[in-house]
Amino acid sequence: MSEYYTKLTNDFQAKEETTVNTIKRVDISTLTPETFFEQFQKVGTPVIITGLLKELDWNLDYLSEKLGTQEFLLRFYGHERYKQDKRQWTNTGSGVETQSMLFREYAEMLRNHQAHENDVYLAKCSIQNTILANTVCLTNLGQQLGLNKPVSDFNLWVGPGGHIECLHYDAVDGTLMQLHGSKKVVLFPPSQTNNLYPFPFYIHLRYGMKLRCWFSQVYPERPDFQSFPKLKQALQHKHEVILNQGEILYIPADWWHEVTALGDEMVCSVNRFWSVSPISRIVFSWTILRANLGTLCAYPHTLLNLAIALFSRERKQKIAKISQMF
Ligand SMILES: O=C(O)CCC(=O)C(=O)O
Repeated sequence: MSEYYTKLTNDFQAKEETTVNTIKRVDISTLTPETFFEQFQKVGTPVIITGLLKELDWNLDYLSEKLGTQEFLLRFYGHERYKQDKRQWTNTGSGVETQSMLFREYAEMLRNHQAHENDVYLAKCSIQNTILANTVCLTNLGQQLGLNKPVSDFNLWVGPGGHIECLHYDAVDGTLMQLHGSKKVVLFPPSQTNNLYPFPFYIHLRYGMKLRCWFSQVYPERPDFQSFPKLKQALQHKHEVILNQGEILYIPADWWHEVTALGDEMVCSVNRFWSVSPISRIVFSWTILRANLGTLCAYPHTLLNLAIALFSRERKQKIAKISQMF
């Protein structure tokens, strides 16, 4: 396994094959809902919005004070995961091993670096029932950008520096708000879907929602051109950006993104998903269709797991875990 990692790390050729495009930064004071729609949302173009979250710093002490006694579902990715050939994975994203924990227990793991060693991530956890749900800068976001149809709560992402949320896309628009530390985000447009070798949609027949067809089998930073030759084409369309504290990245539906927490300390973001407007942007999208086909193929597994959960003693926890997988 680690041979695969070393081979890719030594593949210097990758650097020569890559064209890096950047993403525009726009200050919120120069945007109205109308200009945001015309320039970015209507055409599905990512953008970084600055100036809206200026006063926020959700550092570990602040989060421990506000959320210390609340329970969250943590993902245990394990430190070997990104050294493996992804074709051998049997789970990813919220399909990996999880465990419920009080925030203050997780904070301790971040302080003593156990979270770094085992790559433990608090990912996509709703803050709806917490004191942080009413944070004004966050709740103002939709109104300021004219995003008025949320399809999720605000979700918290807290983890160790070095953690990578590997290359995937979402079928809805997203806003990623950086609240402590910074992240590197690598993006590819939907036109590159086939060149990024997603897991096939029918993989869900075997793995349910544990493995997902909206995840890529390639490492964009450590390309294996022998196994994935079309990746060379995708790299011509690579966009890369450092998302700094206080900035918001608008990620249109269908856009591939890989997110790496920078530095060695805790990194915190919040995201929210929004329905796509205008819907014509995705009506004929193969990227969206294959994600829907994948979810359909996962139904037998999901229904079986729900039935098992209903008859189990830990019914509540099991149902919560299943619902977190969507
Ligand atoms: O911040 C992360 O680790 C991942 C966020 C993400 O994938 C998203 O906002 O869509």
